Amino acid sequence: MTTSNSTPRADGFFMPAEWATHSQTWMVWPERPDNWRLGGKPAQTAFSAVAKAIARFEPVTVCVNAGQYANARARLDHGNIRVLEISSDDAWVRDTGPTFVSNAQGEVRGVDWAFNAWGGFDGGLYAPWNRDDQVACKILEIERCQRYRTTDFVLEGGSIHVDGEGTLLTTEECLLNRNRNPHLDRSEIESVLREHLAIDCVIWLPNGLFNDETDGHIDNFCCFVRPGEVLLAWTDEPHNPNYPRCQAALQVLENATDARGRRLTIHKMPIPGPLHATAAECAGVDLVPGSQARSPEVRLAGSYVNFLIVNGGIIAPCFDDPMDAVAESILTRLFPEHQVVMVPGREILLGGGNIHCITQQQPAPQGR
Ligand code: KQY
Repeated sequence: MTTSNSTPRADGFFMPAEWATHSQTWMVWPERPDNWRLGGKPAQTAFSAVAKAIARFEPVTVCVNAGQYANARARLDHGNIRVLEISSDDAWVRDTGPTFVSNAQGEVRGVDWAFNAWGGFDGGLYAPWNRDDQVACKILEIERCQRYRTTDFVLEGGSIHVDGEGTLLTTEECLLNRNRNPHLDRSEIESVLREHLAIDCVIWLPNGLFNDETDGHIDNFCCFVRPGEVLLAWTDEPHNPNYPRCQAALQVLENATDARGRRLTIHKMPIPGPLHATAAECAGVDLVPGSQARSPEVRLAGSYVNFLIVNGGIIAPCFDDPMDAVAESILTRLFPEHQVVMVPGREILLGGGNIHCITQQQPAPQGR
C-alpha cells in the first residue's frame, strides 16, 4: 500500500456525497463488554439486522476480532456479506474507517484520520484505542487504495457531512473541542478539511444533539439529503434540552450559503423520546474505569437523522417510539427514489450511536 505525502485535493480527489453510488459498505462487529450490554449479544443481533438490511442493496464487509470470527460469520448468513478478521477496539467504523475520496478517472483512495477515541484522555470514551486507529489503514490495504494519513490531525467521519459539491457541515462543539486538535484554530481546521476533502465551504453549527457522547457529531443531528437541502433534528418543545441547540442550528442554516452560492432548504425531523436506558440495561454493561459509565438518568441521544444512504435504499433506525412512523414518512418523502428500511436502533443507541455511526460507505469509482 502507498501512503501519499500529498493531499487528495492536490491530486484531484474529492469526497463524494453519500448518495453517490457505493461499491460496498463497511461495518465492525460489536463485542466490547464495557460498551455493549451482555457481552454485546443484543448489539450483535442489531448489527446483523443492519448488515442484512444494507446487503439487500449493496455488498457489505464486516470486520471482526479473531475471537468472534466464527460467531460473526455464522450470524451474518447472507450471500452479500463478507466477514474479515481485522482487530479493533470497538465497532464505530464511521469514525475509525477511512473517508474515501475519488477522482474523475475512476480511482478511489482513502483518508486515514488520526483517531483518539473521541477525546483521548480529556473526555474520550475508552483507552487504549490503537487498534481502532489502525482500522482505516487495514481497510485501505485490503482494497489496494492509496492512503493519505493525517498524523497530526484528529477527526472522526461522523463529525462531517458533505454534499459532494464543495460544502461540508460540521459542529463547533466537536471540531473546535480542545480534546481533538487544540494546536489548530478554526481557519487552520478548515484548511485541513479543504485539502483532504476538496471542499470550499464549511457550515459550522454550534452544537450537536444533547448528551451525544461524541461531543456533538453532525451525523446525529443534521445531514444533506441532496445538494442545497438539509435535514435537521428538531423539537418545538421549549423544555426539551435540544430546543436551544435546534434553534441555534436553524439560525445558522437559514443564513448560510453553500459552495455553489445556494441558500439551503431546511427540512425538520422530530427527535424521538425522551429515551432512557433501563436500570437492567445499564446493569448489563461491564464497569471499567476510564470507559463511559451508563445510567438510566441520562437522556439518550436518539436521532432519526443517524441513517445511511445506500444504493437505492435508506437504512434508518426506529426506536419503538410514536415518532417512528413520522420519521419513516419524512424519509420516504425526501428520498422518493429510495426504499426506506427502518431497523431497530435501540441497542445501537445504548452503545452511544446509531446506524450511520456503525457504517462507512466506499464509493464506486466515479466518472468512468
Ligand atoms: O456515534 C458515534 N459516531 C460513535 C459513538 C461512540 C460511542 C462509544 N460508546
